[in-house]
Amino acid sequence: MGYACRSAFALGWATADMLKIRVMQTFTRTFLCRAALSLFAAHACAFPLHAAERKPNFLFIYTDDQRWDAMGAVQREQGEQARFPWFKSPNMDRLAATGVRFRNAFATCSLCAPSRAAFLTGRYNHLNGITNNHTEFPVDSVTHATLLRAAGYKTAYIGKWHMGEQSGQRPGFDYSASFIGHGRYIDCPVEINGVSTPTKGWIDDVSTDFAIGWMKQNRERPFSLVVGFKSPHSPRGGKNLPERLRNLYTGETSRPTPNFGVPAIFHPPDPTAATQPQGLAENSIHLDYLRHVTGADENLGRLLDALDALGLAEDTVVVYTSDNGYYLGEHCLGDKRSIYEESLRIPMLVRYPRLFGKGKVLDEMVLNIDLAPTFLDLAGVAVPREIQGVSWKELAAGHTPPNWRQSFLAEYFYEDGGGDTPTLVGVRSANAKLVTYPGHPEWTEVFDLAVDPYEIKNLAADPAAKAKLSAELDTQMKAMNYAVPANADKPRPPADPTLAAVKDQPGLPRVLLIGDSISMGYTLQVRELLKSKANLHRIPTNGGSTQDGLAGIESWLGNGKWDVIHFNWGLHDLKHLKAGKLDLSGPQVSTVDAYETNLRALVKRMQATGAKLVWATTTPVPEGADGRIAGDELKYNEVASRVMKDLDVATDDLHALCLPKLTAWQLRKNVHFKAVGCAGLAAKVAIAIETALHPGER
Ligand SMILES: [Ca+2]
Repeated sequence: MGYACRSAFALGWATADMLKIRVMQTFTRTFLCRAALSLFAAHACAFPLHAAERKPNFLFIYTDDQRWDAMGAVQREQGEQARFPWFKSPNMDRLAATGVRFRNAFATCSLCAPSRAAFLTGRYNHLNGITNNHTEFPVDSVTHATLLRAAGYKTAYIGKWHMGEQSGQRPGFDYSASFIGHGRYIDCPVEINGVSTPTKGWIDDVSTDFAIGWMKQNRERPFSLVVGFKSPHSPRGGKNLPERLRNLYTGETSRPTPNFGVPAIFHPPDPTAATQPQGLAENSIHLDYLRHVTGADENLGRLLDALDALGLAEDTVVVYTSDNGYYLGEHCLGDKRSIYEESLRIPMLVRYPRLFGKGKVLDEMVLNIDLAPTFLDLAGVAVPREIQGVSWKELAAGHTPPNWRQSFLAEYFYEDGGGDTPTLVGVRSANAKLVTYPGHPEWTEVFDLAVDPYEIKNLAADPAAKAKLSAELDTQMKAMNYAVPANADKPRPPADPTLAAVKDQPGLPRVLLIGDSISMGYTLQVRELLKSKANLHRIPTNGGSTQDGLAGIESWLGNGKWDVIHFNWGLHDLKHLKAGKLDLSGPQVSTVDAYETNLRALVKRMQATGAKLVWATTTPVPEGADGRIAGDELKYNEVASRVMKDLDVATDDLHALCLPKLTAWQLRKNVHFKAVGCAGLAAKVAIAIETALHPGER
């Protein structure tokens, strides 16, 4: 039996389970499509591929959170406007010089998992089932991988997948070597075809090793390989980098942009932001960010070298891109999500020596949803009608279709735990943009990108500027069947008054409390004790583990100026979980080493705000507490104490405070505190904050 037959057999379509799974919701015409593909697969069995009919291989490489301009070729092109003129990416440049660079490439939804799902399915997120980072990718989805596999391709997914905490074989791929969620940069366990396997070294180096090994084994038949790098996603810098990159670019300075200090429309104006770079506008953060991009560039180079060495370069379509863009201080923002240019744009380099131009630069707008139809087009596989993207094969081959898109729909859906970016939908044309925020007509934005590329002057009040774009938005929404899907998260006001936002009293310093349920127990009392002395804010959630901290920190810090940040992580790192429940037979959420790495990254990020930091030690774990071992907090506190000493952070020793009073203060076999304990902790925390605000006065 030839490989095409085995492949068709392995598809296992139309099993009873698959028929049940959300077919109607995610892909209404799946049945028709599957039937057609079954026919195709049968045909492929009868006529196995010959060398002369060889179809192209596909090597699709994407980074996580790489801005479109984190590329040497773009920096040089930007001249005086370049933010990092000293940044070099020889391998991206090499790909651009031997292929095509799309200057105007975009993610239709600038967020990790949604964009990844859009690349896979060629469909918008309001239809493909993924509107946030915490939903697993529906395993019955039709993707470029499932369709190419049905057409006789060997398929593999290697590296970062990042759809919820999805585990196991990556759906649609014959082979996968991937990790759960964000994984970690160093010695990350990798699931090889679903089986967890320890690895050594920096994860993007490791993923590249897997990819090269797999290409060697599969060089004889058409293949489609996806490689997902973790870089440059946070946590960045220090031990998250391989040693060879840690000091790269030291001494270099990034340039500011005209939209520093111009807040996103959904954030209140911040009078301090214009004068001082804060947070993601901080130079040291930029250097680490670009060190990680360089790591990705080096591995891109290794993949290109491997193609050369295997004699596959001519026959392989290479695409290099990122899942979304990234703010580095523009519009007082870090992270991504909203659709200002820095976030909406992505890098896009493509190469296929047999067909595409060499060293060409194209200005036509291309999207993440175009990837799947392009691959199918190049492979000679019919593109299902459900796919909303458009193949750029002809464009890259030098024939611009006369009806190429003049505008496109961009969207974002509010995400639980993903900060305060609201649901939005907008349209971008070649030189203008309209953004609407459902329920907030006062936030509508219109930009003339030709004269205002930094999106500083909102023209929403100008009916002439708005009218044409509004009509185009309507057209696009209809064409793309836009509706906020039922599975999108809905903003909920916090039920707990402890978590509710507070308004600042003018003239008082601003203090942020970051912590888990222990801090929730004393927040209101600390606020009362500091009344008329400080504006005490807290994060709008349980701060969880350091991993949760890394995911939430950008939105928690927001764009405001903080004078003091009082923080703790620990009880959620040291807890043991099994199948999501507290259970001592499961592993700890963070090993002591992971805790240290995460904590360092968090402290450095908070220090970049300019706030004074106060670390609260983790309170005692009593004997008999569910899923936690009494005394573990000592190990975690010991590590934390070393981190705070290294990074010169003050300590508020809550552990020492409550140790002699535990029987009276703490609940039995429970990490939480009785009212008397909460009051005792509140008094100590209030004093620590006052001391940080006014050193030497107490
Ligand atoms: Ca991302």
